[in-house]
Amino acid sequence: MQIETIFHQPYEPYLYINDNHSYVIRLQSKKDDLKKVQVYYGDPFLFSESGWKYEQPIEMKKVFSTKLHDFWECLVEPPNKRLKYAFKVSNQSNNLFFGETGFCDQLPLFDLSFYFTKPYLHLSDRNYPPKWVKNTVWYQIFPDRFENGDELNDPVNILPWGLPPKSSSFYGGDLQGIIDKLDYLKGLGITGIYLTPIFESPSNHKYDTTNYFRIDSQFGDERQLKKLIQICHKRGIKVMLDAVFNHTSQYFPPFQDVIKNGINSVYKDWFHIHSFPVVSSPVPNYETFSFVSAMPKLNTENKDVQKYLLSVGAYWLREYDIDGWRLDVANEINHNFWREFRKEMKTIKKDVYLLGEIWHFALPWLKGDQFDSVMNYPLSHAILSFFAFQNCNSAEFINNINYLFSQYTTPTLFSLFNLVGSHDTPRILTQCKQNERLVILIYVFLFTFYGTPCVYYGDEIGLIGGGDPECRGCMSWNESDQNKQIYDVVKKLISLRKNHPLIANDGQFKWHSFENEPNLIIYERSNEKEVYLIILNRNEKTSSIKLPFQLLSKKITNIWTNEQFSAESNAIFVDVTPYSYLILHFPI
Ligand code: ARE
Ligand code: CA
Repeated sequence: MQIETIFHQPYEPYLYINDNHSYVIRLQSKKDDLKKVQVYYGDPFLFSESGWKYEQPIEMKKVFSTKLHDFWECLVEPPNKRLKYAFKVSNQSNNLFFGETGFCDQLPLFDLSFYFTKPYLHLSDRNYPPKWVKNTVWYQIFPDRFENGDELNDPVNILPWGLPPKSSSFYGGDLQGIIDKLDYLKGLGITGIYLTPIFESPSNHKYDTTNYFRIDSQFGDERQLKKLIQICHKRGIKVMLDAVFNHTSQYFPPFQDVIKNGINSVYKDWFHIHSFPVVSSPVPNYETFSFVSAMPKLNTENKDVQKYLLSVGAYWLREYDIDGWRLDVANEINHNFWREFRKEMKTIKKDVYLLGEIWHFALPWLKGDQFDSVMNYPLSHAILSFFAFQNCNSAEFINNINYLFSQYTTPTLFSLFNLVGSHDTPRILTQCKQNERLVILIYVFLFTFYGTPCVYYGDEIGLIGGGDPECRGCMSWNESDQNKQIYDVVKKLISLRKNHPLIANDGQFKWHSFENEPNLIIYERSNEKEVYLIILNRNEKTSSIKLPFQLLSKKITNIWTNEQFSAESNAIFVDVTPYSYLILHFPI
């Protein structure tokens, strides 16, 4: 037994609150090293003459594995919400107990300092995203490029709609355009809109804010935003705005004041200025987003800055009833600011959604005191690598997804913002080298996985484009230019996800591996009564697969085509043709 590889801590993701009475406990061990793991647990204060009175031990289940590790889980109900526990880990020949202070042969029954401790279960300590989030399907809009609904507000020198975008191009898209296209969005079936920034700013992307309290006149005005939100709410669509708090525009008045008044400016501590006077070239003497001198970094540890940004967050929430904030460059802002931000926002609107833009694993922000969710770029990397770039086989893909599982608690996975492209990445069809069948497989995976999927505007109709700025082309409203195949699949998946909650967040997720099938993935979404079996083939070869269930005389429905058949034997084979996908449903 390689005890140095056995790992647990009484914190997320190794221990997390399940409900008012129970925790999920997770243990990590070297792959294939342990045969059995049990949890010995009890109330920390319950003793008899023979020592600590613990409960009947619980056997843990191996729930998933990565290349290197096995992960074991079980549910534990502490008798009085208080918990001390240790693990009994076994291989063929050895049994050991594992607790906070290490390993031992016998459970100590008088000195309990050996055990892991979870002093008391407080439900309010868990990350509890708003209920509506886990059923939401998002649609991301880059407003300048979606639809021009009002030519009177167009900036000067806009380009004709549809010409390839450059970093400095403007096209005249606006809020009225989004209002005009709500029927289209409703028809697609999405239930949440995420708008990249709409506040006053000189650029087309508006990540360099000059006034946080004004809608940029290029996009319309406050009345139009109100109208957009009201109509969306009537139609069951949530609206999330983008807040850029890490940095401002160089033209943000407080920064201009520092340029003008130097060390005497009342705003001198609002930024990270290294010396005076402020210069932006050849190298800025202040901190910036990345190395962009036009985006000075705000000092979010400064109390006045905090107060100011909290008032921005509160204003749009209170006055406009927005449903969420997507928080730009969230990982470069101090945790304590986000803690304040969360408290303030949730006080104003209890079920507001807070989404951090973080590209890496982000559990420290998802413990219930900061964000409800983050943009799940690690998922998108795994998906692209398997389906689009095909530089990993199915075993490696499974490993990558299981690694993602290991980084988060399961309930956290339900609200992660899952995307396969954004205004910062090449478009999905371009990533797939224009193979629309791969794009379709990717969407089938995204919509039958945990989390909340997001469609980046235009991806559903097959827009193409490389990295920023090419991925920000104008939406194409001319039906003859739209890819009908992708659109129909996305629309159908959105409706399947609504009508079959087990394929969304309600079903358990389980892989079925097939040796020698590096191009296929097969997984189930299920509960105790029914199974959805999903089979995806990323390749040009047809494979014949024996379904991994005893199915004799069971009714099987292909929920994509609605075809039904009864299994006449226990061994059912299906042909998985090139680039095909199957979603089969049957009772257990
Ligand atoms: C502009 C030009 C670009 C040029 C760049 C550099 O358009 O062509 O390369 O300047 O000079 C906004 C605009 C961009 C603009 C940028 C700077 O939308 O068009 O680029 O401002 O003016 C990292 C951050 C992440 C960030 C991405 C872009 O961690 O927060 O980089 N994303 C947000 C927004 C962006 C926005 C900004 C931040 C700034 O979503 O749209 O840009 O407000 C890895 C790393 C990630 C890294 C990611 C992408 O995977 O792990 O940390 O994200 O790559 O680089
Ligand atoms: Ca316009």
